[in-house]
Amino acid sequence: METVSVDIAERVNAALEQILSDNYPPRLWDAMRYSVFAGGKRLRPRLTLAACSGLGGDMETAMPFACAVELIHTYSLIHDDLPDMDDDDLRRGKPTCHIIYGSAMAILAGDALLNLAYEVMSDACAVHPGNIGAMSAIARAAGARGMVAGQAADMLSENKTVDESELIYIHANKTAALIRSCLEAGGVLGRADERRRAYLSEIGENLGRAFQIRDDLLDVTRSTEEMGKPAMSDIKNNKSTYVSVFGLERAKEDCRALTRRAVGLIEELQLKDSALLRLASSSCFNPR
Ligand code: GRG
Repeated sequence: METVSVDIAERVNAALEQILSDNYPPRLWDAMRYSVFAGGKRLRPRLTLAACSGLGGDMETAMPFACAVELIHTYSLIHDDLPDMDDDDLRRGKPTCHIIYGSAMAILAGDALLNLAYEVMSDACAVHPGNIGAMSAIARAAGARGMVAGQAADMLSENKTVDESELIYIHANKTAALIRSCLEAGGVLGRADERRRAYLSEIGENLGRAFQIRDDLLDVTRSTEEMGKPAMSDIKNNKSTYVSVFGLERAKEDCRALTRRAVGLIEELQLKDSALLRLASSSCFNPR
């Protein structure tokens, strides 16, 4: 990670520390903190802040929304790893939340993180009511019209052959919706006009889909040690992935094409700094 991003990730971590400073009942807060501070890349907060700063917006005002997206992302990972979902015992190189705290406490930690996200965002909107659109973009993306819908479709597709449009639906909702909402929220926070907001939404869609294709690629090309989570997890769960449906080469090509499109749109936006462009050009969205 480059210096600027490390600095941003540290600022996000410091803000998350404040948000997660309560401790009763200790086991619940320990479980929440365990997963939030397990070493994630903070990609979604960085996207939110980069979109906002590129538009000349204020990073401090954007920080609660950036943190809220990370809380939602972490809840989704905790629940996704549960025995009744993907049943994974390793995440971010560490035992998953339910392995350490048990399934019941892991479910509650996820529930608590999700609700805390809305508490943080609504408190921020009470101070700056003009930012309600950022909360609304994130809420829509996280729920039954976005990530939860995508996760449900993904679970229902296990042991089935999935066609191209269904696979794209799953990717667009399970993964890309939340990533797109980071760019949309950044657009609201940075007071983008309608044209720029539409651009940011499309950039988010392209980056989100590229991110999931790269995740599918990593699942079959990297080891458990390299990824910090079990390799071949999709095969274990009999899931259709971009690689199983289209093959390795097409997956790489499509991932690169989606990222290229996003980079082109970012360049057209002529932002005030290069943070978003650097993120889009990073290994998160580009296969080797
Ligand atoms: C449980 C409602 C619900 C949704 C789960 C996000 C998700 C939906 C499932 C996670 C499983 C998965 C493989 C998703 C694909 C991409 C993804 C979200 C990878 C993890 O994100 P990173 O790489 O993780 O940003 P870190 O650890 O860096 O935060």
